[in-house]
Amino acid sequence: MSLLRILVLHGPNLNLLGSREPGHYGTTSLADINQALIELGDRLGAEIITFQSNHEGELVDKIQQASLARSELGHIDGIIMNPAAYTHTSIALRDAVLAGGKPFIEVHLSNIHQREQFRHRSMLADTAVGVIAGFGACSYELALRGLIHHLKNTGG
Ligand code: CA2
Repeated sequence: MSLLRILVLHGPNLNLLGSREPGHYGTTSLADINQALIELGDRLGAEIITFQSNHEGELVDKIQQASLARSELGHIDGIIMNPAAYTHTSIALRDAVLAGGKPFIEVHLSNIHQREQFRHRSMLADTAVGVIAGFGACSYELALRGLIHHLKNTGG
């Protein structure tokens, strides 16, 4: 099988990881999370493309590009996304993943079900192949393993 290409999207405020709120989000920086994913991807046969934005529309643009045969992203097999606060509000992101049709995994650092009631609802979870929450930075690595397993077992 040729190298898989996986887009990893990080939503608003995740650029602050490692610098504040370590109780909820740990001490690992976003750059460290991305680097660990790139290295794991190398070992598992996947190229990892990462992108963080504080803007909902920019995340929608990336999801749309991922589904186009010709875009600056090139071919993408699947998406891992931590939509951050947009998880709980964004019909725009939901519509984008549904329209794009690429398999995606929703990821959270914290266990959103142990937190405030408003974090229990996800606008995206029922459209995902799976959801991983509560393992800190390791949530992303579990998501990558899960998505690669899914892509290899379904042919994408
Ligand atoms: O647990 C997660 O991964 C969340 O997606 C993180 C979001 C939160 O709104 C979701 O309910 C659960 C918040 C991301 C904010 O990240 C920060 C990182 C460091 C310092 C401050 C915020």
